[in-house]
Amino acid sequence: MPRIFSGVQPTNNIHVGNYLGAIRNWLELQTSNDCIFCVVDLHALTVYQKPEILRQNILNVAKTYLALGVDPKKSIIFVQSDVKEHAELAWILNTIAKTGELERMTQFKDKAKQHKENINLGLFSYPVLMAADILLYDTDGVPVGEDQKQHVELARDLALRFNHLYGETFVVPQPLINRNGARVMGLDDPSKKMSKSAASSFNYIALLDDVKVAEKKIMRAVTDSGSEVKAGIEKPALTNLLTIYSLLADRPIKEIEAEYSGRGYGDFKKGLAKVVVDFLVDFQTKFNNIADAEVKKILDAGAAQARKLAIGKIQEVKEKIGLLI
Ligand code: ATP
Ligand code: LTN
Repeated sequence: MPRIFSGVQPTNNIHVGNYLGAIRNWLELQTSNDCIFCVVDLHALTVYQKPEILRQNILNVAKTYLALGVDPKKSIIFVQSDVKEHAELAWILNTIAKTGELERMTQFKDKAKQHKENINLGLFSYPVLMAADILLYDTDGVPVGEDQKQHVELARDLALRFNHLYGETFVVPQPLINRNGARVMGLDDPSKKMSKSAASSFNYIALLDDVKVAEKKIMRAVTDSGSEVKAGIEKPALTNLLTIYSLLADRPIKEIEAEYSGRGYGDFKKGLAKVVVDFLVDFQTKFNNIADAEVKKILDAGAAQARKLAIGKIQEVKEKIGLLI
């Protein structure tokens, strides 16, 4: 069975963009692939995290996976720092990654601008650690949002470079990016992606948002000029809202446009708010019914499974490069 690997950073609250761009696609993949889903806590450290909040966020991300339908009977769920081979392989891959290619990464450029006071080496080599996550498990497909495509491409380049230098070792992974929802835009600024670290919380709907707050965020969302509820390049804000509606309600955009034809933005937003609230209530009920102890047990079992695979691969890598004497 093809191997799938993906992860989310335990930073702030997971939002509708993370769900529609990434996690939603994981659910379908679980049935006919060998899936590994990781809470990438080492990546989160590239931006300063308060220890007590990070601890809570790690647990919350794992709980979110479970509440959204990632099934530990089908998929391995674990925390990155529980398997030390990720850091080990990242170091080795650092030695074949070029500083020039890392300087070109748009996420690095954005984050460096956002965190001028802490442009650390980890932030710079972030995509190398991500390549290690992926290559450690002979991954075929990496389901992510559009913003991560460049990073998966780097993982491909590093796999090919390593194989060329030391002989066939790594599977060359493919990014798996959905046509719809791969880039959910900010509610307050539809020219930028919805982001957990946006300056205003009106940018995103967090999965753990209070439903009243979520409703308010939808009603306040930026719209385009005119009043017709229609998707298209001349209506980026409406296209974004219609995409969210369509994916959450599982209805085609055309059908939603027809329903709101001639009714204006206000009515449409009320309809969207209801769809979002229904989704959040269902999610939050599931989330709140999962005990911390249950999550910890699943993560321990997941780490044990992942470790077995990772140890095998790192042995092979060490042999290839001359580290095992
Ligand atoms: P930040 O913006 O603070 O860096 P993030 O919101 O991008 O964080 P990540 O943990 O980096 O969150 O992303 C987890 C997954 O969600 C990745 O696969 C990423 O591509 C996807 N993703 C993130 N934002 C969006 C978005 N706006 N639309 C679609 N997918 C997204
Ligand atoms: N960089 C990713 C998170 C991530 C990831 C991975 C995704 C870290 N390692 C491996 C897929 C595969 C992000 O969403 N910011």
